[in-house]
Amino acid sequence: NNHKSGVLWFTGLSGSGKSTVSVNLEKEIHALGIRTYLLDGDNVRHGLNKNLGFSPEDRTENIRRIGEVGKLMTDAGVLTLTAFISPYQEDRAQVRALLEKDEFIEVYVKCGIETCESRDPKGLYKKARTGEIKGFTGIDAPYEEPINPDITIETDKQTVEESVQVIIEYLKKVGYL
Ligand code: GGZ
Repeated sequence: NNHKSGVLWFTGLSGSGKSTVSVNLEKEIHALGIRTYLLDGDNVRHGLNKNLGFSPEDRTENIRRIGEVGKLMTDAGVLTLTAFISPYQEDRAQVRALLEKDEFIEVYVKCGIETCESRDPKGLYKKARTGEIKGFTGIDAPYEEPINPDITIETDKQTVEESVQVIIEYLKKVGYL
């Protein structure tokens, strides 16, 4: 196979499905014998980035460090998946600039905020609405949509498996798989 290393960068609102899709995609790619690693809030915000919160500055630093880790992983030959809101266009552009042209694949996990809010698996939207959480993305903090994402999946219109297949097909087309 012509496996290349690089970063598959998921971006989207809280509750849009970044984690669900990336976990399921990683399983499929891994089953093809390709070395992958998934960076997400669980393994990054509790460790490397545990000194960061959700202010604009901290989010930017969060994304910068994740981008740098993605670059190291790419150097190590790994196909890395990242699942962070990454709300700022400029921060994502900075990560793209760290990598070679074909090593950064931006996946926009598009989903209406009404749907994200109705899913509310952790009850965070509810807390944001009541003001218990301030600066929540999509409520009182911005989410800047990708201008030219490599892939867009629409999780309020497609099933998880359909979204996974769209990404698999893209990776085949560009010679990753
Ligand atoms: C957005 C927040 C916030 C605020 C806590 N705004 O649904 P979740 O819980 O599991 O995903 C969200 C996660 C976002 O962390 P990221 O590292 O992806 O954000 S960023 O890329 O903007 O740095 C949510 C939870 O953390 N969370 N407070 N204020 N999401």
